[in-house]
Amino acid sequence: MSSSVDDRPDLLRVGDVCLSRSRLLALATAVADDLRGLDRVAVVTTPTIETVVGVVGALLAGTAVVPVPPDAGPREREHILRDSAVGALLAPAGTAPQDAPAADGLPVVPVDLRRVSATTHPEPGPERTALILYTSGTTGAPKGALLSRGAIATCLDGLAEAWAWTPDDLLVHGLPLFHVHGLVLGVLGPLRVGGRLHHVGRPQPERYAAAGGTLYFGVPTIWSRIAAAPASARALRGARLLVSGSAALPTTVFDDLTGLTGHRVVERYGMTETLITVSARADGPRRPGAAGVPLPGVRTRIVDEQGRDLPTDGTAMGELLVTGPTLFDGYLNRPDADAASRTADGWFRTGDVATVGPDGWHRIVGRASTDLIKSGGYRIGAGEVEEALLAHPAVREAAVVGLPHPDLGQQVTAYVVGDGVTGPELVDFVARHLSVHKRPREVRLVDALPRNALGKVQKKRLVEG
Ligand code: MLC
Ligand code: AMP
Repeated sequence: MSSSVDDRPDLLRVGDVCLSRSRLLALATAVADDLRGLDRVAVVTTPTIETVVGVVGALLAGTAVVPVPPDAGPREREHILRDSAVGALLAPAGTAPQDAPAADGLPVVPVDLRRVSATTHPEPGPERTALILYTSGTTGAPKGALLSRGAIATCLDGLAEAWAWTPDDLLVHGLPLFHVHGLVLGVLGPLRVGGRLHHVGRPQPERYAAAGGTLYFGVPTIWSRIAAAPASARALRGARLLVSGSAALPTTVFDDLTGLTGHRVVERYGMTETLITVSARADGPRRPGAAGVPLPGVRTRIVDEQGRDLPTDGTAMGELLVTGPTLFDGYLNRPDADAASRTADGWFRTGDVATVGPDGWHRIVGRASTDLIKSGGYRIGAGEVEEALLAHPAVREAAVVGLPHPDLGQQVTAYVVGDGVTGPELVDFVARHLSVHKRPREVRLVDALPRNALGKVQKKRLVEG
């Protein structure tokens, strides 16, 4: 990278705060000095420059980062902090204890934008854990997925190649910083490539429009809102690449965006546990309703319920299995879940149902389980929301499903048997105990849940109405 590129004062912009690369390095090194020797640290991931400095500081020190959603309620936060056994919490300097709600008695390491250091920290090996990302399963509390530095670097290099992502790019997005999309692709991506980043805080269409980026990231809900705001959409005509991921992009949104922006959106597919595995390419075709071809080093298969390979003829549908250098190293403290997530020969079971064409193009057609919901691009486990509802004294039974929703893809919907409690009370109850995005958008109070002869709730009947 040329020094003129290095010196750009706005290499990194989060909200209204800008940093150059050298300033980021100096600030992050001061954080790394404080963290040296610490195995894991939690970061409350508000969309601020302090979060980025804190994460980069931990990576320099070789300390694994455990992102905590900024709106996580006590139930979710306590689980993440206890399960990950972090040794400290990174918080912006000057945060009063009562304003660092995730501290919970942990030592707080300040991220101070006035403190710099020039210490040289030895580069940790590629096998070291960089991030522990908490992600929902079908039941129980979220599991911590261990992501190595090597997996992240390989994924980002593959994406840079596929999307022709260079130091000349200005990436714009407003994604949350506690998941793969916003944090790995959206923050570590531009830092690895050497390109600029502008995080706009909230992903509102007018903010995307005003940012003048070359490369834009969004989940389908964001793209659908942009397509519904034609003036903002037209402002993206000057961009180089629009990229969608984290859930299926509806073909209507793809077509509307093509008309308004002149761009055929690049779709890509991934998971917390595998990072990004399949994508359309900058120099190749983009197909509505299809996620693309495997990224460098990634291999995929589709299998039937007995685990037998299915033909890649574009019509046979089966569970997608993936393997390759971008896979995670397992779930923290969960050997049972680890074993269940892989085949005997080491392929990761995505739980997604897909077709693969003779040309290698993948279509993700749905999920094998109704208990994993994708709403606004967030993965939400039905079991975790049900447990939160059942913790309410007036709730006797609860079943949570994802119903089709025009804006969110799926809407978290709870069927509840309760005693004198209202739907809005229960929505607020869940929003207070878990992250706000896990709250049901609708609660249907019913006299009984449909059950089969063995007493198991028949969720398919709830989904089909
Ligand atoms: C409403 N609100 C409440 C509330 N009702 N708050 C508390 N209690 C209640 N009962 C408030 C919220 O606080 C918030 O306020 C506002 O309502 C909006 O809430 P929301 O649910 O966040 O907004 P929504 O419009 O639904 O969000 C849409 C969205 C969001 C697209 C912006 O879903 C989003 O950011 N999605 C990205 C998910 C993502 O990054 N996934 C990647 C996973 S990685 P306020 O004031 O804050 O607005 C992955 C791998 C891969 O999947 O392939 O990428
Ligand atoms: P998460 O663990 O939050 O990373 O969510 C991963 C899940 O998001 C996958 O298992 C898919 O169900 C879904 N997903 C991600 N990208 C796409 C895509 N392009 N099309 C369809 N589903 C997607």
